[in-house]
Amino acid sequence: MPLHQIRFGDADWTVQAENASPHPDFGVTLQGNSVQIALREPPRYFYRHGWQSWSLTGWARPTTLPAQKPALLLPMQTDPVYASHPAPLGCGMAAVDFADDNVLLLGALGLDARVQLREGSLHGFFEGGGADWFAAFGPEDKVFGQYAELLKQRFGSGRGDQSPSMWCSWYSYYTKISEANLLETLHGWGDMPFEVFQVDDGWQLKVGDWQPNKKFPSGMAALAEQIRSTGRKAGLWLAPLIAAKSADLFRGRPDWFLRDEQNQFVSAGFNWGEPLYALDPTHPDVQAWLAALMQQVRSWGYDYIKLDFLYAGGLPGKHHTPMPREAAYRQGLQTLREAMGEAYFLACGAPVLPSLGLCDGIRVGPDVAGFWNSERDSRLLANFTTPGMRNAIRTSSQRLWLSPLAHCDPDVTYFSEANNELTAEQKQAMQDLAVLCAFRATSDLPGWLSAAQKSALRDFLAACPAIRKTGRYTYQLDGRNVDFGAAVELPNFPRGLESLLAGLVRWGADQKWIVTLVAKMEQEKD
Ligand code: 9PG
Repeated sequence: MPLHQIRFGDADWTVQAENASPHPDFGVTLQGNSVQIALREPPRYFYRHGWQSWSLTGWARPTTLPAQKPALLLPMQTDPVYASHPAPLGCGMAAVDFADDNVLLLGALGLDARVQLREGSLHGFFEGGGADWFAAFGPEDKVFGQYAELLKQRFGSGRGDQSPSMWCSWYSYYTKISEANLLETLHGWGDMPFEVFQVDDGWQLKVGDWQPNKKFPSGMAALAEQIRSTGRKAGLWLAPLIAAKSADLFRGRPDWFLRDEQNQFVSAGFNWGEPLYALDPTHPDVQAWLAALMQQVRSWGYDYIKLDFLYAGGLPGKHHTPMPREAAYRQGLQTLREAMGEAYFLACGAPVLPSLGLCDGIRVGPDVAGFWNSERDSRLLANFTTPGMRNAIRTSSQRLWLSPLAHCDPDVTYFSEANNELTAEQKQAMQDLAVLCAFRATSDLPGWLSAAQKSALRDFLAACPAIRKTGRYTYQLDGRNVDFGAAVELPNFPRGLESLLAGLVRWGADQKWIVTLVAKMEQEKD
């Protein structure tokens, strides 16, 4: 592979690539299936870009960065192929920074790429075919901004003109939604200025069988009509690329599901008390089924569509039409996008870079929760993808550079005092982040809020402050300082325990059993 000397800042850097040429605006473009930039000194921090919405993203010291957590990550939380990769690794892109505050970024202008920090180099490689890269060195915002601009040229920007504000049913009712309690909530909000009333998980027969269950006796079209009669858009959640083991779809169409080289079904994780499997988005019958599903949802009257657990479309396996896995994912997403027409499309649990240009909004972090942090998940298991306000703010606040490409959804904000354990500062941090993202949502119920809290919610929905970025984790909103530093920091975790857990998993122990063991150890410690 040819070596090139590239001038970055006031020094020459050695780059290995087929080709390297200066970009007319800033930085360089590189060509090669595998490219490397030798670092002139050890970096201070590494920017890890997680694979999908929920995966850990952000700056961390390369030495303390949990090597993407071996033992207990499920396919639903990060890219399973690199779950125990020994080096710090970013999906699609990564960056490092140095003592002089300058940042070096290496990012793919294509799908199926990974960037790792290895032996003093940033090393980018494509899993399948692919050759185009961007690299730049300089101030962080300029470097990330230019990469976002080139991604936009490559993938397009799918974002609608205006990001929505909404009520979402998940973080209050969870799966216990019904036609009756949703209508009560809808009318309970009066003229609260939500543009979207979004029905989340809990309306369907099964994950995979997208017909209303018996809690929705009037059907989904009647509910949409009620929502629209209040002047709002109706929103609906679906997870079209997975099916639960017991779903009719999985039992009736096993040939539509992704299998591995041993002909076993590829696991898409475990949720709702059952194993999940992944549809093969390259199968023509699957594509026709996905298109028909989106048309059905649109014909029911839903104009805002939250598609979740989308990572399943990017899992490795033997595809009906062989192609790299993120290309397969993008084919599925393209089918969904075209079939849903003008609806607002929020991608969730979605491989982030492979979704660009095809969705209006994208969830950029793990789920929030009514608590700050789970000590078991973060400290003992070093898992930063599970629900919690701290995990959500950490990852979402470090993905704002994606804003020109899609509306960044940081998840919902809490206003009530009674129904969560969050402090006023923690709630304020989430509100500030949502205002920065211009993506405002809550799941609080009207009956949970005092008059003062309702008026705070109104102010939040209308807020349009002057925004100034003052540092990596700091902003000013109308002159008020906002600092996400407390959420961003990664806690220390016991390395010994990590390898013990990894060993148990290799030995074949059931993951649930290990989680129980760890919980027990934690109780005994208390
Ligand atoms: C509905 C929810 C909500 C939420 C989504 C998604 O086990 N997991 O790793 C896991 C992660 C996220 C998750 C569910 C399970 O939440 O982000 O907003 O729509 O699905 O089930």
